[in-house]
Amino acid sequence: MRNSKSRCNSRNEITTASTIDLLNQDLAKQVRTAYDRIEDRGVSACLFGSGGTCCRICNMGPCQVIDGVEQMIGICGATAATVVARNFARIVAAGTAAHTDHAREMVMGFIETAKGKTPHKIQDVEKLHMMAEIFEIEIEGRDKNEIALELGEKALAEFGQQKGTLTMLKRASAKQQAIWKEKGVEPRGIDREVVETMHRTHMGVDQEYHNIMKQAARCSLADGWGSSMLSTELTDIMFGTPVPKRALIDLGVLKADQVNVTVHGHEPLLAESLCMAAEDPEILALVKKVGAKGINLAGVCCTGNEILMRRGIPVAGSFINQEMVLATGAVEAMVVDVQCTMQSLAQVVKNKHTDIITTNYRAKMPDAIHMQFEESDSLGSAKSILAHAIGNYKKRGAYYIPKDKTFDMVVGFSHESINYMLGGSFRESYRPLNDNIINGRIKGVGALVGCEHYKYSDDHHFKVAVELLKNNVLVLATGCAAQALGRRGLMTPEAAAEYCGESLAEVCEVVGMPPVLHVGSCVDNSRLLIALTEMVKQGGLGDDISELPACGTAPLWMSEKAVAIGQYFVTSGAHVIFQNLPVTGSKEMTDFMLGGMKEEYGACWGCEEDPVKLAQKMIKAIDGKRDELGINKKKDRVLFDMEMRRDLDAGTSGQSVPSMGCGNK
Ligand code: MSK
Repeated sequence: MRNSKSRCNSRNEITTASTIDLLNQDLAKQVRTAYDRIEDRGVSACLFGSGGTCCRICNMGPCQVIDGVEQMIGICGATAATVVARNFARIVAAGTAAHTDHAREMVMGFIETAKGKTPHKIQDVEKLHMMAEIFEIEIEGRDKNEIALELGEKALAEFGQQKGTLTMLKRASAKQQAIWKEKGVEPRGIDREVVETMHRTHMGVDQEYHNIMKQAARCSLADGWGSSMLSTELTDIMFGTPVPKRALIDLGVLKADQVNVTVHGHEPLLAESLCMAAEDPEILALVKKVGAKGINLAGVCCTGNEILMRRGIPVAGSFINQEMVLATGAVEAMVVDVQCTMQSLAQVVKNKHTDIITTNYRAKMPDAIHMQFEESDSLGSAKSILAHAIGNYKKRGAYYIPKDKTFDMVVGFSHESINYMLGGSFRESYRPLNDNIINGRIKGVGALVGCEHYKYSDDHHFKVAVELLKNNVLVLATGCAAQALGRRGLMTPEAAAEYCGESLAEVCEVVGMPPVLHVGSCVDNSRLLIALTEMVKQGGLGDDISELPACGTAPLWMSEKAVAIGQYFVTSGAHVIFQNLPVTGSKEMTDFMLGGMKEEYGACWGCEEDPVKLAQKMIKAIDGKRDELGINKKKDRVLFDMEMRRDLDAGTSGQSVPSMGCGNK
């Protein structure tokens, strides 16, 4: 495992057509982007930082520790394994904290909505009742807002809970729950696990790497089965559970004759309010007054994913495109909330009419404008922000929107819609998916999640996905990885014939689904936990996630959140492969992460930089599970005959397939 890779991506290695086109324009040539900064820095990564052996948790150091060299342990005596485990656990805690603070905002917004104090409404009553049952809330004869209020308050209590276990753990399979109990990693309260991780990794506290990693496991579960899952479910109840819909992605979604407002970050409360405000008569009158044809809202990163999944609002760009979106000169305002916004944004627009508008007191930026988003007056806040953006329209100077550079996508695959799509109206379930895995038409499931960055060519995700599809592995994607795949045309039903192996292509054709299913934003990785659990509960593929022919990857992880996600998947029994991990400075920790964890949780981490080799490792892991399940037998025929087609057609004869054509493009 190499993790000190020198920077390799430059402007010459960009493969995204819209980015190449834009960077060839005069107006974009002067803009300094991350591609330039990565070249200019010209120094290779610090080996101690890359390997996780730089200890700076006290002021006796910083200590650069070398494994096995007595003179190079920490001044306090800390070994490489201890330092690496502490640093890794702190990454997990930071990622969990980010998801948690986001989730807390969503739960608080949910409570305000239940009280009727926001313009939003409780939309998915079925999911509200499902969640009420999990939280043992009476629903008979009660108004939906009353139930929602009790649910919101009970959910909020899980953050500060000190004893017991998180309620949502009950959604895991019985075997999974038993493993967590036996290992002593059931999270007690969401905030408590983050705080305890920070305490235990403070100087002079937990000094045994295995014990530190046990807490890292518990902390990550507080993220995946706690805050992220609460955020996803309550957001669905409030704004609607995603269903398949058509949408567009790439820089070409910006419109020359409209006020372009991009929303960037993670929290859908603001973006949903902006969507509502964009239809307000007062705002439309302002738009008319400046001579624009309308307001064009477009997403970036995971705020983009949230409104893409629920409203079909187009995506202008993912994490690596955020500077490009602004370099077009066509954006009146980029409205940001929290997480993954680069500090360079305000510099990219320095000589342009564009304003970067920060909206959350937690996340301010030099040279940006701050307009606080007030939840108590969310529509008013959203209208003020839009009015400001509209005011910039007439100031727009030279701009360039890459033309003919948008890609169609079918998005909106919540685990409920996968259930419905595959099972149809007569038998909503994961049974057809399990059956197709058992009979070998689908080899298994690959989750492609997480971020992007500039160290690798920007077709990295595409290469991983194509190798998986060719080998009949169905791909579920979230976050910026999903956007990268949408930008390469893998999210249309037609892509199946071009990229999939024969049997997966046929399943996609019969169901009418794309071979890569967009499952949502970063916090929506919790949807994948539920989807995997549903597959287990459906039967025939083992008793917990660790037995499923499934494997995950975040091949271009950038954020600490991605590490927290990887850790909660591994602790939940799913094998996960990243391009590198900051643990190589300790042999003990490397052995534990890449092997030892499997003995405890049924899964471990893996590492691979090369995208095709990474996909092949995932396929090997999936094949290994198929062997263990005894379903890897050679079949005489695995493709559909007419009878099987009729059977699946009957199952999908509801509105699932036609519904893919709808959406608010
Ligand atoms: S936005 S955490 S770059 S996926 Fe969720 Fe994208 Fe990674 Fe941020």
